[in-house]
Amino acid sequence: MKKNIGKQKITKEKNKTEQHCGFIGLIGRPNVGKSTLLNQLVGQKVSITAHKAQTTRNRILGIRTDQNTQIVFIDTPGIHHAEKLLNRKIVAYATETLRDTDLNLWVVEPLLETSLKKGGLSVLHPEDQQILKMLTGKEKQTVLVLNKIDTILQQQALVSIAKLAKLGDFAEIVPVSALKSTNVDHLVETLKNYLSVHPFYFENHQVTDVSERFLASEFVREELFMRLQQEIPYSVAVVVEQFEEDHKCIKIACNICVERNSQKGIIIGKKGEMLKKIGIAARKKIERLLGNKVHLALHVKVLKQWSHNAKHLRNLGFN
Ligand SMILES: Nc1nc2c(ncn2[C@@H]2O[C@H](COP(=O)(O)OP(=O)(O)OP(=O)(O)O)[C@@H](O)[C@H]2O)c(=O)[nH]1
Ligand SMILES: [Mg+2]
Repeated sequence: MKKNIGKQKITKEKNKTEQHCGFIGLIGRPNVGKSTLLNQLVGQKVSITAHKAQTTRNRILGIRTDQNTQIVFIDTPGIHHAEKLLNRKIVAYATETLRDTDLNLWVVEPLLETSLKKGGLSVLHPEDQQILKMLTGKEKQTVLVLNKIDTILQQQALVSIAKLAKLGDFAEIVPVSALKSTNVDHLVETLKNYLSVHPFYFENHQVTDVSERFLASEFVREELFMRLQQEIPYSVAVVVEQFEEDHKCIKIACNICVERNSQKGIIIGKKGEMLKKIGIAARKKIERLLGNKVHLALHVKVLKQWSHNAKHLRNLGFN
């Protein structure tokens, strides 16, 4: 009898210390809130967000470690019909991610009111229909996340969930508001059931795998995305040319690459006002990230048709 009690204790201790991990992809069409959700899931801004579509251009890891569990979330660019070479590359980052993960979160927005009267696949946006096709037939499980529930009534959320549930064999359907952080903790607890026993892939304190240098360039791009109109946000790339720390501050210099001279003029603005505003706002964000005083210098450079050019794209890190 004594022996058995001893055995039980050992098993319990082992379960407590056994580590559980998993790679979980955030997949969805542009602007549904994947990056906002990633930032909430890891409790820190590691991926930039904007009200415009196609903000994210890379695969961005966000790591959440709680006691004996570690979830590695992978934020991806929104899947859309892509014509430009840049867009074809970023969509490929998203579709390739589907293969590398243990589980995928398909993030969708609430169904439009006009769609609530429809049935079947037609309730979905065409881009979501394409994503659903990619997700079905795979051995991997999909958790459907209905985001932005703060924008609809509970009844509408229930009808959306009922319609979406009929479209596939989802492991779970979880409604959340990434913006208001509603139900995000419940989502995390649900996802913990899908992890496997494996030693942690990353250090306990690590929140992302992207460098401070990359995040600095992204914070500048976020300001460009928020402040510029029409095609300009889609014609900019930001490259860090200098990132040096001295005893007083961190000196960062970035090139903002645009495709045409006219775009350069708009970004600089009258008497340099626009570039100055972008620089001040981005510097504040970078200072918060680095916990240090930052000197940020921005230069605008024309790189003709970079988003269509394979060599320029390679040089800008889109491999
Ligand atoms: N009301 C509301 N807005 C949200 C919510 N989540 C995200 N948003 C907003 O939706 C917009 C797009 O958010 P992102 O996180 O950049 O979307 P994304 O899916 O990463 O977009 P891409 O990177 O372009 O694919 C931003 O303006 C967010 O503030 C939410 O739960 N509720
Ligand atoms: Mg994004």
